[in-house]
Amino acid sequence: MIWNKEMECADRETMRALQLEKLQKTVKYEYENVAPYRKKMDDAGVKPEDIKTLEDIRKLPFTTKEDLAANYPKGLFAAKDEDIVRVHASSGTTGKPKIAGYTRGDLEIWGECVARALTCAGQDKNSVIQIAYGYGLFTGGLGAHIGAETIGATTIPMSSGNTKKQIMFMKDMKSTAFCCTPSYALTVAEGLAKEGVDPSELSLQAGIFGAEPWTEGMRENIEKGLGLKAYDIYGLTEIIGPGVSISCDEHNGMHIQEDYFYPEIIDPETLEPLPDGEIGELVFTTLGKEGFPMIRYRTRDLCYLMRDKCACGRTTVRMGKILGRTDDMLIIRGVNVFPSQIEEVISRFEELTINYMIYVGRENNKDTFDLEVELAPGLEIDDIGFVENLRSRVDHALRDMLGIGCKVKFLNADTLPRSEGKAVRVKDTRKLHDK
Ligand code: DLL
Repeated sequence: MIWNKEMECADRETMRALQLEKLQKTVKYEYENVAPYRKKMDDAGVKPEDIKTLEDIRKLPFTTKEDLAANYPKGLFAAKDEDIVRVHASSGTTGKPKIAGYTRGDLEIWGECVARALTCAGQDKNSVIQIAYGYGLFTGGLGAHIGAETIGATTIPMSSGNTKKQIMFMKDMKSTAFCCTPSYALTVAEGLAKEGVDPSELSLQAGIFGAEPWTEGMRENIEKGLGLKAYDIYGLTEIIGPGVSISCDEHNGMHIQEDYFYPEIIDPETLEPLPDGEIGELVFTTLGKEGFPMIRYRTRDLCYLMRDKCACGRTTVRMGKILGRTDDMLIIRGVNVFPSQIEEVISRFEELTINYMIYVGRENNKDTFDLEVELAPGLEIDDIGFVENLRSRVDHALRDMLGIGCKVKFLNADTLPRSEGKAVRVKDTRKLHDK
């Protein structure tokens, strides 16, 4: 089933004509309403009238995370305050969050995109959709929610965690779809096994999983453990949230809702566009968003684009699975973590030095997250009472900052290696790439 055949199955010419029309409008709107971007365009010597073909997009300056930080909190909003009806946020590079604002029109676009995604995963108004993405500033919960309501399904806003309750609702409400991060999906699968529930006793048909990278191997595990078909959903707060793209039954890339999000792949070093099939940094231009439109936003996500025919019938361009990120943001159990945030917490404790190492790994398909940090000179790890008290305060502060827990190991001063150039603070040994 296809939610919007006209757009999802449009021929190339029709799609490109629509994209050009929307691009021209977006550039004009942005130029008129967003002073920092107008300045960028002026500096680059480009005016809205210069966009005559889709390829002319290359004349436009990029928007980066640094632009968001410099214009925090709302400097890149294009709509009037009175027209913003919602904000979401995700963690930013400087410790300040990236704030996204939505008008009513933007929420409609979001609903439409997630409706297409859920339909792609076989759901309709007869479905019961259990949402275990977090509700709040994170776009996962409310993003899946608006799509589930748009298709008219029965929506269960569980939010994340409380596995026993998730399983109870799944059973009792006969949920047909489950939405959460792939790593949490595995936890729930384990929970089912522990309770001795056979997935065939459930009514689950589809899982709509995303917000963090995962492999095909993991998909197979989840599909078996929960007895459903798993789909990969991609998105980011700056662009709209989940629903920018979704995989179909072919599991060969995610169809991008390209009438709303125009993708490009660039070489992150030279910033030159790369041809289809080549891995580079994904860049999006929003087509039609009003609150927080983005022109050539550098996502830092690495993938490639595919335009060959897809057997599902959709004609939209597909993006391959996300292969990694160009920046240092770690995604641990679906949560964005910056080493700088950890450093910030450590620096608040005079009992600690600023020498630390972050270890991220993968055990039984779940992320592990460990931190080694040195005690200040003169303090000893053998002083058990002191160390336990410190541990609980550090644990608490880290959880407050990051939203997730991390296993902390204290070392005596001067035990971690010192760097002579750029410090290497992170060891990420997760093997997330299938190829
Ligand atoms: O994670 C939005 C989302 C929520 C997507 C629920 C899917 C499901 P942010 O918190 O802003 O937004 O994080 C965005 O997460 O740039 C990617 O690096 C990563 N990411 C999101 N979806 C996927 C995916 C949400 N399917 C960042 N595969 C993005 C791999 C993903 N990485």
